[in-house]
Amino acid sequence: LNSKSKVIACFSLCLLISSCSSKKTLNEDEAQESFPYTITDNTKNRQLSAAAKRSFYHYSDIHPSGNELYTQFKYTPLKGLDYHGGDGTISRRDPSKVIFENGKYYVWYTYRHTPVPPRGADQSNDTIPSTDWDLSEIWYATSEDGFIWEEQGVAIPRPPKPHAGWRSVSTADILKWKGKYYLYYQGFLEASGKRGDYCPVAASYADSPDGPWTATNEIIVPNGAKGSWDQYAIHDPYPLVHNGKIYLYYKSAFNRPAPVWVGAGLAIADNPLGPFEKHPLNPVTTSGHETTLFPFDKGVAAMITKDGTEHFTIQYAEDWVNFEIASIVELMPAAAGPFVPDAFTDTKDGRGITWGLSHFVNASTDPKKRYSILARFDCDLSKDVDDPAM
Ligand code: AAL
Repeated sequence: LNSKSKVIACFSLCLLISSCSSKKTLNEDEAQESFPYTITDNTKNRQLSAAAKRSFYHYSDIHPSGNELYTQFKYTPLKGLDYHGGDGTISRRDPSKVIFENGKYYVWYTYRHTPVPPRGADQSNDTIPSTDWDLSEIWYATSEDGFIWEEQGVAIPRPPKPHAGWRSVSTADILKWKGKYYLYYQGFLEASGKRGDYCPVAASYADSPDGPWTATNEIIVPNGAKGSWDQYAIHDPYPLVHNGKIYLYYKSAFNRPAPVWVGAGLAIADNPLGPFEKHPLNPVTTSGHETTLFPFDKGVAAMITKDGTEHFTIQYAEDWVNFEIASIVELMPAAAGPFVPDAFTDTKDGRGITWGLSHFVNASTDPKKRYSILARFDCDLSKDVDDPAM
């Protein structure tokens, strides 16, 4: 048993005995009937406010200590990455999930090194970036312990015009499939912010995580048709393997450039380079920002970060499509790229995660100083993860 399990084991056992349905969502009558504490006749017969009613439906799910998908997060600075004195000319952000290969951890991320920090779309040109992820490349770093990282350099440079990504490549994530490696990333064809944060997803593949990477120079996950929820942007591609297929989750922003309404979509393929078929129920989540998911039990869990009505929750979908709120958390990692040992094993018994990398965006009110750093987060969303460093 890990330490959290020990602390809560007794409580969990009681909870298990008193309620064998920790994931069940109750209807109003069932909730009233099964609420195990003091519903006296008086309370039972009185009218309830909307909030009070709601509190019964998920009473066994949202109490932190009885829930494996509840955690707190701890953050640690990384060693080994240089930020040029924090002048905003170097930025690292949007880390991929972390994988363990060749005896070390690997991570890919958006790397911007420009003569000046971002200046907004109006002032951007061939060398001045519009946003923190404009005029960027995908770089990678390796580590033996997850704390000290050695930057290895560029993995995916910007391709020549007119290929997707000529303006910027950013926000990559990794897939290992049948002995080969695939990086999926945002391929910008215009400076972000010109009309919105518009881009499709491109991909490259390699025989080794150290590359060399071959760009397909094709759009792998295209934007949706005009009028569809994901017509403008496919962001944050995040592949996992499930049922012998590639399950690629992504974020889109429904009504950019107006107030942003975000959600995650799912696109499924038999082959890493597609074709990817978008799920008919998309969007499968209606909140969150970047995508962070991991196999858990039979299903998949998702960290739902800063945007939307269900932000700062961890959600669970046993069928990998229909997500329910499992827990409410705080101080969540932004753009988290967790170490997911079973991301590609097609597991039916997902183990969860205990750490990863995330980013922090410089909160300076001076946009000219805008840049981001990578940091490590630790958490306990696991069922005894097989982590080589522990
Ligand atoms: C991030 C991600 C995507 C967006 C931008 C860079 O947090 O959601 O990558 O395009 O912001």
